[in-house]
Amino acid sequence: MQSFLLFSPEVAAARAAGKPIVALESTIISHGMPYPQNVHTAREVEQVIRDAGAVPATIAIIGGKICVGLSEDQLETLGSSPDAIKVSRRDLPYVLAQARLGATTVAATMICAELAGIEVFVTGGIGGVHRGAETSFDISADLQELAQTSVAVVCAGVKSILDIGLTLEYLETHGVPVLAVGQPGFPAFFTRDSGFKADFQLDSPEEQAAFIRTKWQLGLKGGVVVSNPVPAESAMAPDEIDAIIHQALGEAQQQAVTGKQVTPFLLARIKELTGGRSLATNIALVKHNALVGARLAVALHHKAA
Ligand code: PSU
Ligand code: MN
Repeated sequence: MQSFLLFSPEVAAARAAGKPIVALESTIISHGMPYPQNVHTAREVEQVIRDAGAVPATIAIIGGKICVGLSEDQLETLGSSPDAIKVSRRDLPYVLAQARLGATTVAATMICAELAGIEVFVTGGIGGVHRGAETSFDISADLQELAQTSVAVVCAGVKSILDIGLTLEYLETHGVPVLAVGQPGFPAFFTRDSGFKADFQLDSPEEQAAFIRTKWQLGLKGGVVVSNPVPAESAMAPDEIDAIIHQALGEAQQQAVTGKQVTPFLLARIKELTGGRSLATNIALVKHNALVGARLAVALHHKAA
């Protein structure tokens, strides 16, 4: 079989030396944050992971290859190209075969991480069941991916642009465990409390690693959501963010935004409507997730499969 994987020198060296590696997605860079803060944040997040004793592997589709680990130039190109394609499971063969520039979502990054033998993946927020999904059928492919692909995903929960309750129900149906770090509740990205509980609170990387190893050793394929709340000092006020999300959702409906455009539209509007404050929260929570993910990768590394 042809290998589509292309490892950066740093990631190749980590593989050869058997070091813990943490995957990072790229849609958050191309469609989740504005340039140049996106590129700056991507670099900082990588450094947080290095400082915690693991090796970062940002994943993107470039030149017909799944690039695992990006150079400075590749990161810059991805972050500044308006035509980078948002790549989920469905889009992966198209973007590879056509050698287009692609930024991977949570779903596609999980697929690529598993192909590359990487067990831990850090992001900001995962996709989920959209509000009104009973008529729109809009459920992120991220959830199906979590059901079948064996990668632990560290995130700050899901934004309330989604129906958080239905997202958790969907994950339960598909047997995807939702862990919480440092609190019993499932976080809502910009805020620490969604009003819903996670399945299991596991605070230490060792406990999280033991849980994840046990699941996979049982032959229970699929992902694990490791939800890590935004640090309190960077969280937004629930009333403020709720009002803004409400407005953004109304505009999306008014402008008949559909399909893969929905999530990027909402993210961009939220950023504008908060005057950039949501961006500061977003950056803080991704960095915090990077720390938790790196520690988890180190702990998993000590518990060989
Ligand atoms: N949620 C966020 N930030 C993001 C995304 C989601 O808070 O950047 C991105 C991720 O890449 C996620 C994707 O996998 O959006 C989900 O898109 P959709 O809802 O179209 O499946
Ligand atoms: Mn969708």
